[in-house]
Amino acid sequence: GSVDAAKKAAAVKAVDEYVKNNFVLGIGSGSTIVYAVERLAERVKLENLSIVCVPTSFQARQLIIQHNLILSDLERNPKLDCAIDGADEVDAKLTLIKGGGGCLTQEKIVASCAKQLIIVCDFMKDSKALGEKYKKGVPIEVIPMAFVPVQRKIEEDLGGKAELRMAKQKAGPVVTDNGNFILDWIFPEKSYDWESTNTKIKMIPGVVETGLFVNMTHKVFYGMADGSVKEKS
Ligand code: DER
Repeated sequence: GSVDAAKKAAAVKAVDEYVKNNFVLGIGSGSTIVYAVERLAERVKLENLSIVCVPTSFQARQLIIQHNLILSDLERNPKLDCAIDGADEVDAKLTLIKGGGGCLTQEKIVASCAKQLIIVCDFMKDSKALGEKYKKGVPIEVIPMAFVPVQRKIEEDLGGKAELRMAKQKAGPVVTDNGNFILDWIFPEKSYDWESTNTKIKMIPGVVETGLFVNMTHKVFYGMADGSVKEKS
C-alpha cells in the first residue's frame, strides 16, 4: 500500500544519499530498514562497493547475512560512518520514540557509535510532539527481576502507566535480544523535556535503556503517500 511505498521511497533515498564506498554502516531494525538493506545490496553489487555492516538485532543480523553483505560488530568496528534505522515517532526537534520492535538497546548503542544517525520512516511517524501519533508509549528495556519496582517507580515519579509487554507468539512477556523485558510507558502529559525525562528513567536501578533518542538524529527521511520524500535535519 501507500505506506509501504512511502517507507521504500524514504529508505532508497537515504541509502542513495548517505552510503559511500568503504563505509562502516549500522543497520537498524523494523520493517522500513528492510527496504534500505535491499537497496544497499543492490548498490553494493552494481557499484562493487566495499561496505561493512553492524547489526542492531537478530533481525538486522539475518538481513545482513541474507543479502550477502559483510557482517561485523562493534569490537572490530567501534566507529561507524553512519547508522540507518527506523523510528516509531519523530517530533519537531527530531527526538525519537524507538523500540516498537523491541530492539531499542542495541539500536541506541550502535547509533551512539555512528558519526551520523539517519532515520527512515513513513509520514505516519511525523509528529509535532511525541504521543500525538504513537500511542503505545515509550519502550523501556528492564532487567526481568526488577520490572515491578521499575514499573512502580515510573508510575509514582512520572505518572501514567508502564505496562509489561506481553508476547503474541510466545506465552509470557516479550524477551529482548539481550534477555530482558520491556515496559511500555504511556505518559500522561502533552509536552515534556525529553532530555531530563530520559535521564530520570535511565537512572532507575533495573532500567537498561529507554526508547527515547534525544539529540541523536542527524537527518530524517519521511516517505510521503504520493511517493515523494520529505527531509528534515
Ligand atoms: O523498534 C524500532 O525501533 C524500529 O526501528 C521501529 O521504530 C521502526 O519500525 P518500522 O520501520 O517497522 O516502522
